[in-house]
Amino acid sequence: MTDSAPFERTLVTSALPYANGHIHLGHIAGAYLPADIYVRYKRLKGEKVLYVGGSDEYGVPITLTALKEGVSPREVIDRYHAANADAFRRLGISYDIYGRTSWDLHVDTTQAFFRKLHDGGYVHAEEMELWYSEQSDRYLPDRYVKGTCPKCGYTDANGDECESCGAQYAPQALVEPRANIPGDDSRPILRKSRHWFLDLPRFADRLRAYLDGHPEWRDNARGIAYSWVNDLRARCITRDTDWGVPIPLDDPEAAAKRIYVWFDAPIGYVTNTRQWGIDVCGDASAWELWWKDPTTRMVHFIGKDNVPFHAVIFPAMLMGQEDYILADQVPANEYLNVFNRATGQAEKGSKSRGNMISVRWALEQFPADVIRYYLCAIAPESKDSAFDWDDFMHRYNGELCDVVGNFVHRSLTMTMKNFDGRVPEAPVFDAEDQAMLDAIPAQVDAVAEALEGFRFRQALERFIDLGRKANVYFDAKQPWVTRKTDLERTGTTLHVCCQVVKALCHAMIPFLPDGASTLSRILGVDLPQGGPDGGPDGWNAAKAPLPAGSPLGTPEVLFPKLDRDRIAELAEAHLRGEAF
Ligand code: B3M
Ligand code: ZN
Repeated sequence: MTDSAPFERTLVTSALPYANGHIHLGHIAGAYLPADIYVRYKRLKGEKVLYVGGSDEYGVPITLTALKEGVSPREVIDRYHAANADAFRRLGISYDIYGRTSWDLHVDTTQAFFRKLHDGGYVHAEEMELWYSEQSDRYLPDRYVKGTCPKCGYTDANGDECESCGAQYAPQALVEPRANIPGDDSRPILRKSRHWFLDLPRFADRLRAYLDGHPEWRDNARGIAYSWVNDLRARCITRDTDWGVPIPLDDPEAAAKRIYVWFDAPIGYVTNTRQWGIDVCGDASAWELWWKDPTTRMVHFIGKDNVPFHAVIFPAMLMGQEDYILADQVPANEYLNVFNRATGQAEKGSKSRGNMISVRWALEQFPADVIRYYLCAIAPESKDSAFDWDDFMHRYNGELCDVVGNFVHRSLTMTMKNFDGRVPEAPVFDAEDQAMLDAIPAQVDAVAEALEGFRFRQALERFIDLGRKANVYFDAKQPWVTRKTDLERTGTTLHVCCQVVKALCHAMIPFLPDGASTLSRILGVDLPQGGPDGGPDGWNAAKAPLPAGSPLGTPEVLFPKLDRDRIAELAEAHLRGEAF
């Protein structure tokens, strides 16, 4: 952020997952959980924040899935849009809107973007040679053609990029091409087709200045973005398909083609903000404040593979519109791999290996907070990490249950039993009491500092640390012993503990919303909901005392322990490929 432009509101986006399959834990750890934690924190602080997401419903991923399943693309997107929206909701990913790129409104937004770039001279047509299947009588865009990578020799490379080595190349460069359509693996021919290109090199200086202005971005995003900006080429933004947004040009050749999915997908963020304004504010122009006012801070949460689109291409598209803001942060996570206990190795999550864990399956096994805790604890922020069942059980049981859950439980049950369910009086604090009380604001601020810096793992560690300090205090004060000898001392100890419990309740909200809502009910504290209009600061309210005499509800176990045998069964099921 630049000091000259203090921001007044935050627009947060998470990548739009393709509606061609169930979302899995790798997606969540990459682009969704960190965004949700950030947004919940901002809402609690009373800042104005809008969180926009949705399904990506056009392009080859959708039509290929439809072909493989023998159904229409519409059927594919309807099914997976509903399933994924539901999975996000149950995991507590708290979008203000979860939209769809198949909405009519999206045609309008996308075409307006295209037209503006075209009118500005940033889009030009070019004849190119593309693979064409004579057997199926159609062009073979993107993954419709497979072959051998010209760089590394991988034999299952896509038409224009290699999944194995990451190389991108012109379609003609593909070696030994073959059609990749159910029932057609014929050898394609090269045929001419006219397409439209976004003239990225014309944005080079502005893009470089933009990146230079953000030295605070993580190394991965900066590295990838600079390498693109140093080698910009015009990019084809249309495809030979009928599944996509029509090209808004009065040109007979354009009629049979559609806008490329990676052009329209990020514009989906704009469309969904527009729809939110219409639905929630009843105001068709409400979105403009979020996209055009320089006091809005935009943050894109994505996985690393989406960096070029969010840090280079979309910014160029926005620059071409002239009156849009650009993202101020692009937190990009690395990959969440899967630890295979049979081989003792971490491996990439992949459909063909059958080793991915879907969100819907995980939610059949565990409460949302359990999944959220572990995925945040191992978030692949600066390097890849791996989902590992043993680690999962040990971290959740050993940290969240034993440290935070246990402290909250023993503090509240002792208060309940010995002080009639009310926060006890505390006439005098000794040095240890005071040190514990002083640790509360210090620790809450430390959590906030990490959250503001997009270091969610560290924020969670600092939250657990408050619980650790509290257990040390509790054990030193031994209220279960003093209870028999000095009730006033015991009351003071538990008074201090109740203050920590309250702080933990507030600080837990971004990470563990269900636990926080149960605990806030027990404590009788109101947690402000916040939202796009902002509200009171419920984050720093963590530091305000819970007065002596405040009544407490019946304590409950917030975070039940995971059972070793059950985890072993689930790990076996996972190994058999049943976790999807
Ligand atoms: N659907 C790719 C992906 O799911 C793409 C993201 C679009 S974000 C605008 O990783
Ligand atoms: Zn390759």
